[in-house]
Amino acid sequence: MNLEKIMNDLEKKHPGEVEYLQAVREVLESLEEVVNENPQFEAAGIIDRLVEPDRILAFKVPWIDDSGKVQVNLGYRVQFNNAIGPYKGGLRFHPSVNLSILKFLGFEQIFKNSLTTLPMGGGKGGSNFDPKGKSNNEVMRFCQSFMLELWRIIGPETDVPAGDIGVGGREIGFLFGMYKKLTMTHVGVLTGKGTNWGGSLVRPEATGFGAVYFAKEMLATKGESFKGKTVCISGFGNVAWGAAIKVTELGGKVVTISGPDGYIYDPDGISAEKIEYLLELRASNQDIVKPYSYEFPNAQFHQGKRPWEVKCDVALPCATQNELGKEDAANLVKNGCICVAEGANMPSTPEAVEVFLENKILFGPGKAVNAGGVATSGLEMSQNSLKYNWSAQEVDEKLHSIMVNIHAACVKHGKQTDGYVNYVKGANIAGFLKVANAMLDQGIL
Ligand code: NDP
Ligand code: 2IT
Repeated sequence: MNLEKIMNDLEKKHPGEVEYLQAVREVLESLEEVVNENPQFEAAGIIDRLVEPDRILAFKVPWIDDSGKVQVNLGYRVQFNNAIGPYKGGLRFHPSVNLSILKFLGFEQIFKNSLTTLPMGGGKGGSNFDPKGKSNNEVMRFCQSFMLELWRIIGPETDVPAGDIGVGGREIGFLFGMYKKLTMTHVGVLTGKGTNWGGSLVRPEATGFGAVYFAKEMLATKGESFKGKTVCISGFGNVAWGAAIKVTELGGKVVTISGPDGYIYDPDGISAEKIEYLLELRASNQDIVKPYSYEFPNAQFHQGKRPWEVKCDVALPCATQNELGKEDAANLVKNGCICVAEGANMPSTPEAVEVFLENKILFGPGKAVNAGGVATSGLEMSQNSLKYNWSAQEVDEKLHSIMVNIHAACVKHGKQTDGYVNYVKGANIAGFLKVANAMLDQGIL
C-alpha cells in the first residue's frame, strides 16, 4: 500500500477537507502492514473503496423562527459503508458542521461499529443548525423540516441515525415524530428514543459508562484502578456526564468539566450530588460551566483555557475533535497522567497522539473508547426487532461485556513486542479486518 500516493490523490479530490483527511491518514497508517500482508485486499481495491462514502445526501433545511423569519440551514447524511450492517451513526447539529467533519465522523464510525461486534455499518449526518438559544418550537420546526428530506434514504434496515453533539432525546423525538407521520410506520429507524416509545434503558449514559469501562480495562493492564485517581474531563454533554457519574461510582475524583468558553476546576471533586445539580441546569437549557463556580465557591472558572493543564492521573476528553493538542499532551505527561481515554471522536490531534505513544502511556482512541454509545444503539435496534425491552441491568451487563471484548480485540491486534499496547493500531486493525473481509465476500460494489 502506497500511503502517500493514496493521501495525495485524496487531497486532490477533496481539497480542504482537513478533518476527513486527518482521520483517513490515521487509520491507513495503522493498516499498512496488514494490507501489505494480504494482497487480496489490494486486488479487490478494498482501501480505495473504503475511503470514499457510498453516497452523500446534501439538502437545504428551511424553517420559520419564532419571529416569523425564514431561516435556511444545510443538512447532510453521509452513508459511508454498509458491508456488515445497515448504515448507523449519529446526527450532529452545530454551527461548525460541514462535509469534512461529517465524512471524518462517518469514516471513523465504520471501524467503531465493527468493533462493537454488532451488525452495523458506518454513517453520519447533521446540520450547521445551532440548537443553542432556540425555543422548543424552533427546534421542532427545524427537525421536522430536516426529516422531510432525510426520510427518503433512512429506514430500520437501511440507515439508522441517532444523536451526537446538539442532538439528544428532544431532537430524536421531533425527528421520529415526522418520520412516523410520513411513513405511517412506528419502527426502530432512530436510536436514542424515549424509553416509553422504543428507546433502550441506559442509552443516554451508555457512551460515558462504556468509556469508563474501557479505561478501567486499560488501567487493569497496569494493575491500577479508578479508586483514588484524579480525573480531568472536558465538556459537560451527554458523554461527559455519563463518564463523570461512572468515574465517581468507581471511586475516582473528577476535578474538571468544560465548555467552549473555558473550564471549571473543582479541587473538592465533582461529586454525584453536584453532577445531579448540573444535569438539572442542563435539562432546563441553562449554561452549566460558568455558573458552577458561583454555586460552589471552591471551584474556579478558567476563561478561554482547556482542562489539560490540571494535574491528573486519568484524562477523558469528551467534548469535540482536536480539543487536545501537542502542548496539552506534553503537559498531561509531565504532570504524571498515566491514561488518556477519548470519550469524544478524535479529540487529540495527531501530534498529541504521537506524544502519548512515544511516552508509552495508556492511550485509548475514540473509536474504541466511545463505542459503548453506538453499541447500546445496536442493543436498542435488537430490542425494537424483538418488540421487547430489556431491563437496565441486562443492557448494562451487555454494554460492559462489549467494552471488555473491544479492549481484548485492541490488545490482540495492538500489542507490541515490548509488551506496550498501541490501542490506536489495535482498534484500527480489528475494526478493519471484519469490514474488509465482508467486502471481499460481497464482490466489487
Ligand atoms: P453534547 O452536545 O451532549 O455535548 C458536547 C459538550 O462539549 C458540551 O458540553 C459542549 O459545551 C462541549 N463543547 C462543544 N464544542 C466545544 C468546544 N469547541 N470546546 C469545548 N467544549 C465544547 O455532545 P455529546 O456529549 O453527545 O458528544 C461529545 C463528543 O462525543 C463528540 O465528539 C461526539 O461525536 C462524541 N460521541 C458522542 C456519542 C453519543 O452517544 N452522544 C457517542 C460517541 C461519541 P456547550 O454545551 O456549552 O456547547
Ligand atoms: O459517534 C457516535 O458513535 C455517536 N454519536 C453515536 C451513534 C449512534 O448511532 O448511536
